[in-house]
Amino acid sequence: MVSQEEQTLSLTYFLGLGSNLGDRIQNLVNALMELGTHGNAIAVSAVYETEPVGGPKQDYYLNMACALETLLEPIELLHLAKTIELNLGRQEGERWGPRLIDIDILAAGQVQVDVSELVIPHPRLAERLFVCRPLADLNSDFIPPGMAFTVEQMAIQLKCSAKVERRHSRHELLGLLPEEDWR
Ligand code: PH2
Ligand code: MG
Ligand code: MG
Repeated sequence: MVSQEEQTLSLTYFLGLGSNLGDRIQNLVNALMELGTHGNAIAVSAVYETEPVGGPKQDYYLNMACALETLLEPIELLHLAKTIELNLGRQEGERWGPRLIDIDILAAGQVQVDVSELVIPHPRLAERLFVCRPLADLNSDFIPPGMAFTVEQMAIQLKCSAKVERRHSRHELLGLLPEEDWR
């Protein structure tokens, strides 16, 4: 039982997950299982196969988003995300290069963060369909603080950018997760 005071400090984060190395869907599932142990696993998007944006020539990604309610502060969650990435086997690589698993903080409700280590909302959120499309599955009406459009509107505006195709429904993804997790 958490105290009333602690509960008021919890934040619901939107996280973006991506993988383009190894067993991509299993990498996403493993990251979700680990994240779920650090808070209240609220919701997952569908899983999309997406054309790589930036970086060297590389394979297509699977991308998705999830909503996690947690008492962790933004920097603590950033460090947790990095730890999970390393534990799942991610190795150092070039910026925007191929990766086994990437866990990015996309938004945290109306909270804004701008420190050297971390910017929330994610500064490139509005340019990336592989981020906006899954985010719109979680809450299509969400307007990230400082932005002018809902994530659904941004996804529509980006529909002619790098390819994004639904590969696994939310239901299929939930079928790969332990009972009760992320429902
Ligand atoms: N992540 C990147 C660079 N490019 N492209 C796609 N399609 N999906 C990603 O998750 C992605 C990317 C850096 O984090
Ligand atoms: Mg990323
Ligand atoms: Mg990252």
